[in-house]
Amino acid sequence: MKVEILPALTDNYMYLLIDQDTREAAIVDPVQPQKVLDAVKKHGVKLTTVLTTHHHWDHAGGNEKLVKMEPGLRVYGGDGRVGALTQKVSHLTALKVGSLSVKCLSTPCHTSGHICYYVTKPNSSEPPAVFTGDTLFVAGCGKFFEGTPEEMYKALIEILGSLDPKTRVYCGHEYTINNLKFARHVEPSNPSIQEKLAWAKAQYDSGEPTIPSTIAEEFTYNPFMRVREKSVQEHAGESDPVRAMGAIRKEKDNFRVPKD
Ligand SMILES: N[C@@H](CCC(=O)N[C@@H](CS)C(=O)NCC(=O)O)C(=O)O
Ligand SMILES: [Zn+2]
Repeated sequence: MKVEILPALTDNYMYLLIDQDTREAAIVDPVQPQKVLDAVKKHGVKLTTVLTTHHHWDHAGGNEKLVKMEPGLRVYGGDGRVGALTQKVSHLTALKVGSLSVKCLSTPCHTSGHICYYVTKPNSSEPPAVFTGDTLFVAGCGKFFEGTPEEMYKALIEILGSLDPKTRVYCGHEYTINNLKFARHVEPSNPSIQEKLAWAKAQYDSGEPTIPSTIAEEFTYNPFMRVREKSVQEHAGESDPVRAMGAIRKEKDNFRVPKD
């Protein structure tokens, strides 16, 4: 499989997922349809599928326009509020993009109908990919607009955390530097955070994305994936991981990001 990263709006990402065997493609969160069609043309692939992570306009707001420009697309999502939806999915719904297998993972919390899409290539050693929208970001997670700390714990630790550790993580926004500055505030002596922050600043300076990470890496620096660690629980003043999740999310909602 090939994943082309398509930056959109100010800090969103769309992703063109290509099955190289069949030249069939899917687009994740096509908020800027013309940009999508330009990439489809450049790669000479057949776009058949839209994978929508959640209904917010900066993710689903291009669906209606894209299906007008490209009739016949299958539009997947987990929420009736997703524009131009043709197939409503739920937890563990399976679908195909060419020869690629896609498994839908229900991860409510940022929104109640949020879906992550886990992609594998059968009978191959290629690492899987997961499109996490605004559930899991590199070194962070989405705000809890329609959910609870229990739900985010389940999403990050039990569902995404049990995927193949080599899985590439493709998230909905470029928030990595700000997230790592908060991570550093939570765990000032975690060297993985310092290293990733230095790398992320270098990427930013050369105009490159910080996407993808991996599930294994997230467990080393993402405070929301580390709520079972003593260091995070001590910072949160909570010895229960779900309560620690709630406490650090509340703290990040009010965090003033330092300049460096
Ligand atoms: N622009 C701000 C945040 C804007 C915002 O609230 N974004 C939503 C997703 S559209 C969110 O869940 N952010 C996660 C967070 O702020 O930790 C940033 O750079 O962090
Ligand atoms: Zn968003």
